Amino acid sequence: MSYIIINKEVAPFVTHIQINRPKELNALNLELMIELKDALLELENDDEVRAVVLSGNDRAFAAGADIKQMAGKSSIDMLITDQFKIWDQIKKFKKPLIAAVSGFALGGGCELAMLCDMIVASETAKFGQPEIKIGVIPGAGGTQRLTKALGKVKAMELILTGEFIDANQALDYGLVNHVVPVELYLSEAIKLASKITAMSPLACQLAKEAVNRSFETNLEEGLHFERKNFYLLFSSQDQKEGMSAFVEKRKPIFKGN
Ligand code: DAK
Repeated sequence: MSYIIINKEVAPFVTHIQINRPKELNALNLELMIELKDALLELENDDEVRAVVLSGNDRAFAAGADIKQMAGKSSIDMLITDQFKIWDQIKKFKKPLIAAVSGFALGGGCELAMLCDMIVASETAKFGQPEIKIGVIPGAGGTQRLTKALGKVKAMELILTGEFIDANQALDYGLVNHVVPVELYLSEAIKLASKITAMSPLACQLAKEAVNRSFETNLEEGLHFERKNFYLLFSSQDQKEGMSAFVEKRKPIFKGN
């Protein structure tokens, strides 16, 4: 049995991965996370894939890590399983990854959405880090990424009370890119992915890397990193194609080389 469904070519160069554990509100057990990590590693090496959309279903993107699987674990069990390695590998995915979120995105589900590069939410989406209610704290980046997205006081309130925010609040706080009716969240995410797949895949990869670097370094270092990536692209055919197409007043055809 598979916990994810992979739909290739939902649009040119776009693959859709659906988390598929509906009875458990897509709770993220270890097996599911390994499948997701393996799928992304494979898609990373597939030239026919330039962007990936990750969704759950209308009721839940994911209601968190699987509490039933975690409940009896000791610190040493957690250390030995080292699930963080899986999350770190997902974080390193080089291609644009867009979360299409409807319903619950809680705990690890919210953290997984925040690990993506962009979030398209349905009007019914609910985001939160309710780990405090079960005696722990966010463990896959929530205290850091939610704080960077929302600022200290809002993140602190959500993390210490475990309360949820709805899609429009998430939009106001800058956590999500777009909010659309529930019938449209997946197609809007695919549409957003399609806009990106029309661009140079190499430029997308280096742009993603540079934006992400801004969270981990100071401005000077970040600008230095950006500049190196900028120079690097002048060795690509896509740069020649993009600039020639502009001069010749035609649409560029990017090949990713
Ligand atoms: N885990 C396991 N099962 C879950 C679940 C979860 N997180 N969320 C829901 N389910 C299951 C319910 O147990 C129920 O199963 P049955 O009882 O029918 O067998 C089924 O899904 C339907 O849920 P409900 O009956 O509760 O549905 P409601 O509509 O009444 O409520 C709810 C929906 C989302 C408000 C509620 O289910 C809920 O509060 N769920 C738990 C939310 C939560 O606390 N999430 C945070 C979990 S802790 C790490 C990485 C990440 C994490 C930790 C470590 N490493 C890398 C090491 C993350 C931790 C977390 O996310």
